[in-house]
Amino acid sequence: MKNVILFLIMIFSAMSLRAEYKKGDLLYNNEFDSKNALGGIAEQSFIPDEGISKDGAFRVMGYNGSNFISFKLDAEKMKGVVGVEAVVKGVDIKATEKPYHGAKVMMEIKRKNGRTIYSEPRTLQRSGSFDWCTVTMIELIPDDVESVTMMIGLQNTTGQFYIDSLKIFRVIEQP
Ligand SMILES: [Ca+2]
Repeated sequence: MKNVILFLIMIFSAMSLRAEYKKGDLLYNNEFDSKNALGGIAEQSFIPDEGISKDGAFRVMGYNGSNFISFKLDAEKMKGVVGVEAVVKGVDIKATEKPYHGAKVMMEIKRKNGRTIYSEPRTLQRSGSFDWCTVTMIELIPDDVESVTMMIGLQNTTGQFYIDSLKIFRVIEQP
């Protein structure tokens, strides 16, 4: 656990100017360990015995179009700076023409002023095959947030993309 926190502090430090951050309260935690993990959404994506600890994972199959598992988070609860940690795996994801297509763990933040922010982990590999790995991002959820939607899947490509767990933490700036 200590190593994970140190690792996160390093990542967050690198990503963010000079400030250091640490994990605060856990705001969202999903281990994708049953077909009902998203309350009935994407039940057919559940694969038992998958994931790092074989507790189950959700799988998205690419069909050249866009195929996402998408679900809303509690926007009120997310307000402020949050850190997202996703454990993912890719299998035979075809390289795409556009650099921003391919595997996605995306947070879509809609604001009351009509604007939309898309946040994605910088270290997520978009294509190819890669073993279970943790990708992280931090994002400021503005006060005028209207909705926060997680979109996990494949855009304009083929292959398989798995998610084993998704955690969202409050992020606290170190004085
Ligand atoms: Ca899991």
